[in-house]
Amino acid sequence: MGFVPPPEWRDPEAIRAKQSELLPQAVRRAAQSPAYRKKFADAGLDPSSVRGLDDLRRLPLTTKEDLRREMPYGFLAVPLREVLRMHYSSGTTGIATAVYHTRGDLDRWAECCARGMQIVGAGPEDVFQNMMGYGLFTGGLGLHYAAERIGCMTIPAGSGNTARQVHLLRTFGVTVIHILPSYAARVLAYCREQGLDPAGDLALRTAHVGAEPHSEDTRRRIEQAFDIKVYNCFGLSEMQGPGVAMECEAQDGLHVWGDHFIVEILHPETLEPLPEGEEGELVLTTLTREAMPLLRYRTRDLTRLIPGICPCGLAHPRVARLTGRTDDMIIVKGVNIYPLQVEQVLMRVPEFGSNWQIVLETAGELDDMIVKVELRPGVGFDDMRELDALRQRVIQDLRAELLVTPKLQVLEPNALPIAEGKAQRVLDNREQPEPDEEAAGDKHGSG
Ligand code: DLL
Repeated sequence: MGFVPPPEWRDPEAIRAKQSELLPQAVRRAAQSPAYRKKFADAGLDPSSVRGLDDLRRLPLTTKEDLRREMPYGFLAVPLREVLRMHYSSGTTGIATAVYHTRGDLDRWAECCARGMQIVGAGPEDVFQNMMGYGLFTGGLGLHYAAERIGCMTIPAGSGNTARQVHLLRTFGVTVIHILPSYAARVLAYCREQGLDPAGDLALRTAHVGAEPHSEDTRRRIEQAFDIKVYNCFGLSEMQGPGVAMECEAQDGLHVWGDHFIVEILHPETLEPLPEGEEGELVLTTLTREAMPLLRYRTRDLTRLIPGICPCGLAHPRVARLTGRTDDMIIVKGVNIYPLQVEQVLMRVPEFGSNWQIVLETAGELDDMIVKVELRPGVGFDDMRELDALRQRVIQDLRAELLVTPKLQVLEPNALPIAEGKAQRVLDNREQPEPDEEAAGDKHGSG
């Protein structure tokens, strides 16, 4: 018998009522931390005056800067003896911040991830290989405990060592994996190099992918090559880690678990709430976290709320595939560009593999944008004119999408570096003043 979601998950009113009931408790718990006591005092807010969802907008916003300023323990809302674990969210340029978990927090985190696995059919019959980094990064441990909770035989493979990963996949008949989308491309390339058929030689059925931006075309590529279903999984260390929002069978947006988180989409500059369907900054409130509750946390991630009830019947609010981060945006020749726009164009080209990079250089007074992409293994050109025609076509598509004309370098397979964790898509070598702390942000390092 498969997983049957409880009836209240199908009722938007029941979810809103639950949020209204939990928010005042979350605010009172937050008020136990020195950081929120100060924030509430600054905002002139009496925490006991928060009665329900209608009071949400009276709460102050919380930013990554707040977390940094209050390191290490300013946002801790329980005595240290109640804390069982911490994770550390790395930044390539910013200062990392710590997130704390009580036993209850760890339990609910596992529950959130387990739901996402169960709604797409995972259970005790499955063999689950977790190919995300274990350690300070939340990707590994997050789904690990979820998979054990629902009875999967769990292989804590961790990240890297592709030969061993593929050996494990084959030997143990792995059916479900958790993997970075950029690493899935690497595993695929390795299978092909070894003469393996990624669809026929593996028992895989499902992949949960997340932790970095990726396009719909990237999803479809992984699905087709392995002959599996790929489900998007979103999360961030500050909220818990993976499992804040997960996709169902419909693959039409990610369900944010409404009994644990409140979603808002705000205009990134005016911070005004945006109507359903309009893209803006994702702002999240934790409803059940104990060690480090966060209220109206500005994630810097860009997405929109999807209106209406999902075809799967679940009423947990849905957000669309993330399109980037406010601090991901690069400005080239005065034009705003999100790296995912480049990926969208490149992944539509069947001759290209899945590894790519943007390199930015200073050329005199101007910026140079060089897009590097690898050829798919096995793809060759008899005539250099064919390759040149392909390059010209892709440059035109990039120009149409980005409104600037990049240079395009088409490289041999495996020519680009492979990241240990999340892929680093942009190398900015331009001469520029030191970025200020706010703009430096917390990029996608994995651990
Ligand atoms: O990446 C947690 C995670 C692990 C999520 C495994 C999913 C799977 P952080 O290292 O704190 O936590 O990075 C969080 O990564 O704010 C997004 O910018 C980005 N991100 C996470 N999931 C997705 C996704 C983990 N599915 C930051 N699509 C977030 C796009 C994602 N970006």
